[in-house]
Amino acid sequence: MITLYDSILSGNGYKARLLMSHLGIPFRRVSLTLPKGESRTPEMLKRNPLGRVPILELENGESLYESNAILCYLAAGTPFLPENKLEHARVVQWLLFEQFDLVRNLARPRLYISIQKAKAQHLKEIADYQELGYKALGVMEAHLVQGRDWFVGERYTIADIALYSYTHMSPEGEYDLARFPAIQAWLRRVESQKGYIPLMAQNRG
Ligand SMILES: N[C@@H](CCC(=O)N[C@@H](CS)C(=O)NCC(=O)O)C(=O)O
Repeated sequence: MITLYDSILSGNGYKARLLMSHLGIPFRRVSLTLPKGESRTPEMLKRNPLGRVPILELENGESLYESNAILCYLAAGTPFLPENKLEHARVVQWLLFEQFDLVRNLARPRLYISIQKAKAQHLKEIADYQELGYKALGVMEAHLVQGRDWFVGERYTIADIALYSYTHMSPEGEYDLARFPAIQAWLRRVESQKGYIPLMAQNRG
């Protein structure tokens, strides 16, 4: 059985768990306590030299890190990763957008405000992240508002899963999603898909 090393509040780990739930893939989950440095022990650094989760450990002992690489691995050969050359590249395009333009700007305000309860100490950084985060959300809204149900083609793919994770929890970083009606409708579409699980769902293993 494959093993997923993640952490209870990690939106990056959640992406992998959400996809495995949709695909019905059984897995063992090892949830690490990140503030205690559990992702940076010598044993874990052998699995990911960057000391971060999620990490997928395959049955042959090989480790794969970077949440979007894990999504690509798990989705290969399924409808979640289109075979069509252009659609496949468009999925990669949104996975890169998610990493460069979205995650940090949405995740950091959430970390400071809702996880560390340290808003007062980070007011300037939060405002700077939110300025960039709102720009990225604007790009997503503009894409969806053109009558699109999903980010790529006519179906739910790992582009949607990657973008969904931190977008749906962005209100924990005091983002106002009321400004983005098309994003809100898309979030509800993701949540209505078969096999959907919320962030805090109890997983197998
Ligand atoms: N680009 C990476 C980011 C992974 C990441 O930042 N993981 C966080 C949890 S969401 C982590 O492990 N932090 C612990 C640390 O940096 O010590 C991915 O998408 O997997």
